Amino acid sequence: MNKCRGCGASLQWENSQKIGYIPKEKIENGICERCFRIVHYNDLKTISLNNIKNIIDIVNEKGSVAFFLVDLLNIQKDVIKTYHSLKIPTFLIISKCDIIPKFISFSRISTWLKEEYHIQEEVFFLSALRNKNVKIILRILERIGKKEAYILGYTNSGKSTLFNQLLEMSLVTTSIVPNTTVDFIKHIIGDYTLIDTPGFPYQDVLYRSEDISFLKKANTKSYINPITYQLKKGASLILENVIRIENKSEVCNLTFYVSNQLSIKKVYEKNQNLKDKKEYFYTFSRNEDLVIKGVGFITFKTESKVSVFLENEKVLEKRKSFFEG
Ligand SMILES: Nc1nc2c(ncn2[C@@H]2O[C@H](COP(=O)(O)OP(=O)(O)OP(=O)(O)O)[C@@H](O)[C@H]2O)c(=O)[nH]1
Ligand SMILES: [Mg+2]
Repeated sequence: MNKCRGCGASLQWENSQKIGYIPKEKIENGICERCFRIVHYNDLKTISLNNIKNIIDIVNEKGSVAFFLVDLLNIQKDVIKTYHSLKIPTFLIISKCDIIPKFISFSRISTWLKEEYHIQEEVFFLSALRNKNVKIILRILERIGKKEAYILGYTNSGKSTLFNQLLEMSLVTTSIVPNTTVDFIKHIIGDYTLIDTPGFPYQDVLYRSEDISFLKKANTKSYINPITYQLKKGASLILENVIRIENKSEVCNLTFYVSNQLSIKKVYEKNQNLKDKKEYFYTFSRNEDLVIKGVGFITFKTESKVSVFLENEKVLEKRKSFFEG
């Protein structure tokens, strides 16, 4: 059975509701209906995958080298744990480096990854969208004398976009919805064989994966302009109407590192929006982050006590910021 060149699904014409569907007369096109619709009509639908947990096992068993992509906004414990679960030599790549604010040096990020997430190995940076440093993958393979590698990462980390850039054509389907790639796809690039893989699914994120409008806003295509706020006691910030952060200390200075397309509103006590959600108390030292999984993080610039109102606390994680404490 042929595979879809866009997403790797086995092509089939029996069931239009299942992955890999293509009308029988179009089978020669080699691209499934879902990919065709994403590419030509930007028709984005979220699908869920259940074979994902095998990826690590397959790669550990069959692979000799892997590259693991993650962008700055999605660095968090679960992601790094997955990276550490790879038993073959794996290179950590910070993808989408075009979104990193210019004043944050890559070396500062590397040092912080070493201290906060125990990444001992050298870390590499690239932007597939802006075609920056994408050939690093081939240079590393040349340096270590390997010919084949898996490209891994959580969904939306930019794996397939990297393939299109290395292939110098738009062959593979890319999109802002999770699970665009559904199976392994092998590509020959010069002397090397690189394998695109389905992204690992996030367990807990702030958005619902069907919320296309949220995904569009959160997946920024441009550089993040961090926004700093000063909150007096009792004042709150509301992000996209899903999370509210209320200051309980005298004063709180905090900087948002999230896509600038997401809305952040400052409100005061008489606005009760989101106060019906669960309330979680957090205390921050200077230069600690609150990670909001799926969207980015907030750096607290002052010692602060805050209440966070949201649906599910699992989307939150506290850590040391990459600014020196
Ligand atoms: N700003 C920025 N966006 C990027 C970059 N690379 C990819 N993207 C965007 O990120 C989104 C996801 O990209 P994909 O290449 O489909 O990600 P993936 O890792 O293959 O995702 P799955 O197939 O779901 O695992 C798309 O909207 C891309 O345009 C990059 O270097 N910079
Ligand atoms: Mg993909």
